[in-house]
Amino acid sequence: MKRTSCRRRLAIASVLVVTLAACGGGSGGLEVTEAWARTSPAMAEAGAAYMQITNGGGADDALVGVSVDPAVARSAEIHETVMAEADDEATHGSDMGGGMMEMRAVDRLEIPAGETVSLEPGGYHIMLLDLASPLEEGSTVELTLTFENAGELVVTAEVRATGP
Ligand SMILES: [Cu+2]
Repeated sequence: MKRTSCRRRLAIASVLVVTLAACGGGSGGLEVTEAWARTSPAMAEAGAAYMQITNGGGADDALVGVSVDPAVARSAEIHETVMAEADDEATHGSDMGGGMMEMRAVDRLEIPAGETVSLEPGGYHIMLLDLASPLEEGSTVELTLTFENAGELVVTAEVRATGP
């Protein structure tokens, strides 16, 4: 057997898996699309992932937890980006141009019935803490999302420099 054809078949198979995961398996009417994680600078200790979560079901749901393979990062948290409050110590922040933006962990993110909630730069995101190694473009990160009603949903985020 020729090695090249074998390898190509493998590559096609993995692309299919990623596509299926990125399009989101339905889980209680929930669908996750456009999952991606931003490439991280070489020395960065944290990374961020973004996605669209659509609740096509008839009942409200909520994202209540997220986990990541320890080979990728020590832990993952649901974060929101907010304008800094001077007396708030439970946050970590970075100066993004003009105002001081800070991020803080949230316990739950409501996903109302019939609505799409965006996790995007400057808003809600999945924070990957203590990265094992830099997130490199072209690789993927598997995240397990836990919803209050729908249960667990595994999504594969594509690592890219900018959003889809
Ligand atoms: Cu964050």
